[in-house]
Amino acid sequence: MDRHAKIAGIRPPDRRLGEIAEKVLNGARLTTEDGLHLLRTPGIAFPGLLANFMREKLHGKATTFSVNRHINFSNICRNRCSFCAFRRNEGEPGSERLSSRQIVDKALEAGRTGPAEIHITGALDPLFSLCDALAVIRELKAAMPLSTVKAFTLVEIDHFSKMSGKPPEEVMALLKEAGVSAFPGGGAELFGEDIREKLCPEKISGERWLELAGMAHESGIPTNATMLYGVGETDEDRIDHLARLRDLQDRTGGFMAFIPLLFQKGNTCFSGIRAAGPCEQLRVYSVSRLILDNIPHIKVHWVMSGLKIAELCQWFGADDVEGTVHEERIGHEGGADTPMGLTKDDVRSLIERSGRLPLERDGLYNPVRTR
Ligand code: V47
Repeated sequence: MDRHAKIAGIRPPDRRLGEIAEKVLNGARLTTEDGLHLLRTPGIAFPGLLANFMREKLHGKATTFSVNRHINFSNICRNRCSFCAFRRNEGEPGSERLSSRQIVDKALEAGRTGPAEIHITGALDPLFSLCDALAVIRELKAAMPLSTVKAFTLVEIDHFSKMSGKPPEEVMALLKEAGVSAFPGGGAELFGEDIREKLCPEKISGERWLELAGMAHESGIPTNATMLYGVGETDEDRIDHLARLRDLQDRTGGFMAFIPLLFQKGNTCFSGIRAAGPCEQLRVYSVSRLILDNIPHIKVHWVMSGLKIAELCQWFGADDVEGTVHEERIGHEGGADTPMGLTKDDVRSLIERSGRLPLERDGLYNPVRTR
């Protein structure tokens, strides 16, 4: 073997990739320049092999999933993000704000004991207050004490804080006391200031999102993190986003999963944009796995990625597949052509078809044996 690391007997396509491979095989951290090089490598096989090495070192052959229910409590939003096809103005056709009874009824559609994980996000709705949020969570926990509730993005937490006049730490503590176990990863979008200005000028800044994530972690509430991609960002924007997450995770350890979200351009002002193709998607999963060496799970949100990529990316870094979902609005308003939901058997077979071992989990990544 020459100076370049060989992986599975395969010679790296270039010297730089050889050095990157040596780092990955030795468990050393990749630099942001390494990440950029990987994103710009024309082939996907070698970065994929490295990502799979790391994925199997962490999780073996298993891919986790949950029986879950996505619920959007409102689409009436004071922000007007250019990528969002989901938002409405108050009173506009299609605008909807659910009552707490409707939210509980939706969660119960998954069965008498509810889903293992209830995922709730909505919008910055001026008429959905912190009190409403707390009432909903208490009702859900009373009806489904065994379900893990992952509710409200950090952007929504900031909104509740501003509306109630309470500091975010207090909002988080109240939600935790009511029964929230984790915060979903939405609202992260892309942290870079220039791209964020184009995508969501009214939204909290990337730095504020990270600050709130840090507060959540310090309060003992784990969170996820997402990245919206395929929306006109540069490779530098992607790597900058990953690096900022990795830095925070070094300090707090509170991120459970990272979820790349492929942009769905329907009903947005980005209709002319070139969609990220399958190779680019697999490259994003691989590089995310390799750069985020301190975030345990890379999740594929099959609603956005499509079912084929959800199957493939389990060999390109992903070890967790979004669950049964039941009803999805955000991607579908943007034209996603995936099903609204999958059965538990569908999700299991998506994992098995990939050659992986399905393992059911709850909303905090604890194994679920029988329910
Ligand atoms: O922040 C909005 C994205 C996010 C579009 O934490 C879009 O487990 C693609 O956060 N095309 C909200 N993406 C959804 C979210 C989420 C989803 C699944 C699992 C988890 C988790 C979190 O959806 C937003 C935004 O980045 N989004 N519009 C669109 N047209």
